[in-house]
Amino acid sequence: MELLNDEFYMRLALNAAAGAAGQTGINPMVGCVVVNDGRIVGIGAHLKRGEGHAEVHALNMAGDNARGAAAYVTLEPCSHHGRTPPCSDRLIREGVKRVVVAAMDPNPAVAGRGLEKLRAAGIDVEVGLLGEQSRKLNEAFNKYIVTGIPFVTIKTALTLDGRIATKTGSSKWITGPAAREAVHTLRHRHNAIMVGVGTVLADDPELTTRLSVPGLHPVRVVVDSMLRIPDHARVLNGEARTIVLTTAQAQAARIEAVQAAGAEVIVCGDGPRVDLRAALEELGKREIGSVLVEGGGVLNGSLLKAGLVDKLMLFYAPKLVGGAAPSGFEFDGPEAMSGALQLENVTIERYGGDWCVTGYPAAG
Ligand code: AOF
Ligand code: ZN
Repeated sequence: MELLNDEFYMRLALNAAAGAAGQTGINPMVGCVVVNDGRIVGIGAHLKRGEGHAEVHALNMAGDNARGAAAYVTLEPCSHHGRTPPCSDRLIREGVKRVVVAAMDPNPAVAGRGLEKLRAAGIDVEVGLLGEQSRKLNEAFNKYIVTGIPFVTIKTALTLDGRIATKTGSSKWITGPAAREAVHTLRHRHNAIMVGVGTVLADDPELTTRLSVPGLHPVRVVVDSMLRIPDHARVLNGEARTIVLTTAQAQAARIEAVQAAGAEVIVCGDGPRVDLRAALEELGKREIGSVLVEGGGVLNGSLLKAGLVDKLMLFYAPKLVGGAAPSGFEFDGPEAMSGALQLENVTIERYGGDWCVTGYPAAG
């Protein structure tokens, strides 16, 4: 039985926040619970960028009951006039007497000023309760809001010997239905999904979100140095927005053809390969704060080699294919094992008969 205490209310606020994963765009997920004299009087979450912040929804629900209440908020209440007025001012105006905050807002426009305002108004403020959970929930926001570069997660299905297809290129399916359902959930929760043109040529994926309930489609991004993408590729089917990243070496006629097929074409660098760092900056400028990379091995390898990957989610099926089968990570590896790319904070989850290993590349 979970005990009724500060942690209980903060967990409720975190759950409310997490429910909106994927629908807040570049904004964080935030939840708020207002409690007055032993009773929950308001509960809210930030549901959509440009619309009410979590505190506003919860305070609207609480009405007069907010006076003298405690508010549990998963992120420092904002202090700035963004698309909506500052939440800290609203908490003060409503007469809330205690505010418990899980994590600080790293947004340079806020970064402690929200708490200062609350304290200056004489509100009892506590920070840090379930802070780690709140920061984890907003790991993409936390990077993007300070760097302008999207948070990059590589997702791939692999055999236990690290292959993404057999020696003939057969890849359907490596993992089972539960893992594939998890992947569609991940698509819903990211602003963009990225693949190399090799994957488009080999599998002609649609890259939309298909679940047992409707989900949101991420922006589809194809990395294609020479614009080899066919005009009739399914990623150009108009079901979702598509961006094709290419180089100055692509032919003007191909650029026009891909634009005519409905995609935005961005030229990133004049070398033989797309400048991936510049590409991520361009995506960031277009308000893409999180990217799910779905292969293949060449794109995965290039991103890893360039140090541009924040997180890996590796879905392993208990299968071996051996032979000259393609690896999930095509890059010139180290000579000594001590030079291997090390993952940190590794966790494992089970999906049907498969496992998802999640980890974060160690710095350096
Ligand atoms: C809060 N509560 O529920 C959220 C906050 O311009 P806007 O209105 O879209 O504001 C976005 C910024 O506000 C965002 O970058 C982050 O700093 C903060 N988000 N703050 O007090 C909320 N979603
Ligand atoms: Zn706010």
